[in-house]
Amino acid sequence: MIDLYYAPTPNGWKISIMLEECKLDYNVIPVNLGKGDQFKPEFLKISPNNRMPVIVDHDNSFEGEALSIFESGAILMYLGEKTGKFFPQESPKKERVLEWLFWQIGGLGPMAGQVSHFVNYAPNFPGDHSYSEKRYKNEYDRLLGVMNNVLGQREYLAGDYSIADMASFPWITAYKRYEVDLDSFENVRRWFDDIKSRPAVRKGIEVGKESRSFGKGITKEGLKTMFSQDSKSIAEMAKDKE
Ligand SMILES: N[C@@H](CCC(=O)N[C@@H](CS)C(=O)NCC(=O)O)C(=O)O
Repeated sequence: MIDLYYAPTPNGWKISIMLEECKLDYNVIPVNLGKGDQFKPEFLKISPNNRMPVIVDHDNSFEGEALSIFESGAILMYLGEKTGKFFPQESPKKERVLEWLFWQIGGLGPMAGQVSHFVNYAPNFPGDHSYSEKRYKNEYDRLLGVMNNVLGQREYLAGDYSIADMASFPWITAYKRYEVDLDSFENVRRWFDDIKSRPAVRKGIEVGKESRSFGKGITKEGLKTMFSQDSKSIAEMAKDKE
């Protein structure tokens, strides 16, 4: 059995979608980010970067404990290798998937995450955020252009449907909030509609739906919890852990 430490956000969906696609049994453990569950000592033991998603696979172990994995890309690769699904192991198909998985983890995800921050949360903080918001929106737009080009040549990012698509899809779902005209990226639109219609994807993004907030319901305390951490506060937490 797999425990999934999860909040209903794009990074969480990557894993709920993959677990559904692979028809694996899993147990959802909610991580309330606004309340600071990600900073609790027991969570930091399995996720030292204080971020979800994380999985714990009780059918595998490391140093005498059930195997835990943080970072969505590492989790997707692990589940792909464990099940033999959506992550081919033979070259060069494997490298094609890795290229697009790492493109998502290092590019699309962080850029879309910053767009989300400026759209959903920055208005709660004083100051002029216009340059930063524009910078991230431009970069997100560029990445959509890159995706559109590759999806003009093949059906899915790496050829066949794979963990690279499951990693990227969640970061397109909020395109309306990010003021993107998806129809102007016709290949991305075709790919997006195709993936959205998959039953496992629909099931995956329903997980924990009731606690989704898009930043709106977040309290002042929640904003402080999520956006005022720095190396000093992290060091304090590490001390509390000792
Ligand atoms: N690189 C990480 C990013 C994970 C991430 O940023 N998760 C966010 C939610 S989408 C989180 O846990 N945030 C908690 C916080 O900011 O305190 C991954 O791909 O797993």
